[in-house]
Amino acid sequence: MKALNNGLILIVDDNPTNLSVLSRTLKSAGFNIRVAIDGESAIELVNCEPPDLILLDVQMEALDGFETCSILKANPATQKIPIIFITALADPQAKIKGFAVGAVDYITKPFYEAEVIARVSVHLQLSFLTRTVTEQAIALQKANQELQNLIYIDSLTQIANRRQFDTCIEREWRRLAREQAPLALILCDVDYFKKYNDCYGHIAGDICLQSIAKALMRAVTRPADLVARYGGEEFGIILPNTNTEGAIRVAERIQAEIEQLQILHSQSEVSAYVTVSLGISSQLPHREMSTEKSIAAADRALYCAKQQGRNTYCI
Ligand code: GH3
Ligand code: MG
Ligand code: MG
Ligand code: MG
Repeated sequence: MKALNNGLILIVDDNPTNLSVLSRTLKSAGFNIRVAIDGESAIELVNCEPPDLILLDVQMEALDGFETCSILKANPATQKIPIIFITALADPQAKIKGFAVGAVDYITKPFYEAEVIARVSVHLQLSFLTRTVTEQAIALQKANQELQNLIYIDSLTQIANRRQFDTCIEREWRRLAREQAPLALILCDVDYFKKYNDCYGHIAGDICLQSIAKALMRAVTRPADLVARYGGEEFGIILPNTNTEGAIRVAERIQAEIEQLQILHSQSEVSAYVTVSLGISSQLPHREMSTEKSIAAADRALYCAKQQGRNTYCI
């Protein structure tokens, strides 16, 4: 943590006497000082060595203090640096303009040295606290996101896990019951996957599941659709506002995506490559009926696809 009393202050003033008095004053209070005699060189200095605070004169040749302040406030890299105007312009309109262009404070000349030190110290402290709070908020947000990932994302495939599937289907079921719109469900199970593991090893099996998860993600199109790892080598796809015809189209896209993977499976009894069987159900949700009925219907359809020889879908 940076000690506040040796913060870096940039003093900008076109009057050399003002510069030296302010420099001496702030140096004696323990601050590190940089100086600039006009707006252009101040901006250059700020860009190569960002100070913790800027004391800025208003009346200067070429770029005046208000313009210099506006430029620094328009740049995301420099906009958070607190700026205090220090000027002979004492009328209320000038003060109001100073705050309007983004200053945190306004000191009029002639100034009291102790007051300048007091104001600089307060604003450095405030800016430091703001930065700390912002950093903590960002860290908290990141930790929260990581926690959400742990709770709702499957670590092997990086898609939704069973918990997210359960949460999503309950929420969509209630929503679509109010909307009186259908909800479709596809259960997808890898064919002869035990044999795949036995033949190619468990690590190859894991990689195969990762490829299948990506293929399933490519097969769904709507933002509200959810692809989840439902169990070991079984995936569940929730398709809100989708009727049976719509779900069949998704199932056919799934089959096409899996076929394109061309993952060799010498032990499969239906193909030279890895295939999946799919069970489809589409229902009009109503509050008296539970989601379990819908899942059971998709499960029965999946069993039917297996019975029919695998690498197919049933409704
Ligand atoms: P079917 O065509 O009838 O679905 O046959 P199957 O062999 O796929 O079905 P079964 O349920 O007998 O076997 C599923 C296999 O999936 C067994 C298990 O070892 C494997 N499996 C489940 N989860 C994972 C995993 O995370 N990684 C790997 N590599 N294999 C897994
Ligand atoms: Mg001046
Ligand atoms: Mg299975
Ligand atoms: Mg299987």
